[in-house]
Amino acid sequence: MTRILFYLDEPGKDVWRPAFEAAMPGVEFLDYPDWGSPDDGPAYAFAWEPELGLIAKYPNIRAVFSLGAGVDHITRDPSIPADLPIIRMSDDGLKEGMAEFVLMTVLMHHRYMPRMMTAQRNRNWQRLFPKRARNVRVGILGYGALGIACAQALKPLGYELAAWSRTTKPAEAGIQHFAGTEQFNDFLARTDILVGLLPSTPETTGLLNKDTMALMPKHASIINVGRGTLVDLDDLVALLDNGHLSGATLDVFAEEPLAADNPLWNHEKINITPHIASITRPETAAEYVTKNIGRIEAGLQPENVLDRARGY
Ligand code: NDP
Ligand code: OXD
Repeated sequence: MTRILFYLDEPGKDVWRPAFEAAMPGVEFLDYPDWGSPDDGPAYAFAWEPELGLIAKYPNIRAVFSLGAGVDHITRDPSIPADLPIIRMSDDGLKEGMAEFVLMTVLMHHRYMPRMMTAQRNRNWQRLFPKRARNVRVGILGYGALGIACAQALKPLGYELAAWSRTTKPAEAGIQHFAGTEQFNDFLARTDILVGLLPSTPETTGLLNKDTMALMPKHASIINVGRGTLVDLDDLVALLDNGHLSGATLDVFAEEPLAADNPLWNHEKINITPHIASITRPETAAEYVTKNIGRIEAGLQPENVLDRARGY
């Protein structure tokens, strides 16, 4: 019988037990703090932001499954054993959700929707005339599981697409690839709407700052759905205020939740969402975890194990 040690400190978490029971008949699904004893036998943790020190207290855990694609909420705990596999979420539901959100927000920026909504509030019949999609250059920072799903969703609309990643990608119709620090500035210089989909690592922290964002074309906009550490928010606000950038959609923040008194909430060129660009969906996630546990138990390498040296 498989034992899942579940940790999620959020309302609505009751949906997870039935999803696991459907995917893994006979599963022992233990919701924290009822994790039993570390002597109870092998188990797998499935967690979002587990309490510091908790995982290390259970040496019977064979692998930690992250409830999200990012694992920074797990690796922030220095007591987690260095050889314990940490597995990133990469189920179809997460990819679909991100593709939907990015498609929606790219269209919003392209079609001046934030300005239209302001105009409506001011009873202002303001007609704005967007470019054709084929003349709008969208750039995706991070071409992993989610970046690829977003590119697939954007392609049929005809946007001029590019992506930037750490390692070089094979040539692909309809998308220009950039890789590594040496091609970062060229990527920025050709990007009208930037979609941030990078994990939080020392290399990605502060990558979008006053110097780099100034390389983007005038009136460019930024959508950040990866991690908040990517963007220096003071620099972003300065570039929005001086008119170099036209708008930003921010779904992720270095400190979450964003404090109620943070002035970003009221900035007229910033749209804020509370880290919901893509939400892990119980059914597809439970199936993904089940499949990966099956691989572990068959002696195979699980999919999407965190590579600790590269940080994602
Ligand atoms: P992947 O690991 O599949 O992809 C990560 C991508 O980032 C890869 O293309 C990788 O390059 C690139 N990358 C990493 N480091 C660098 C670097 N230093 N320079 C250039 N490129 C880099 O991750 P996912 O696509 O599954 O997820 C991406 C992130 O999205 C997650 O880490 C998480 O933080 C965030 N997320 C946010 C959600 C939300 O609701 N807002 C929901 C889910 C995820 P390469 O291809 O060369 O390896
Ligand atoms: C994340 C997620 O990693 O929600 O942000 O999946």
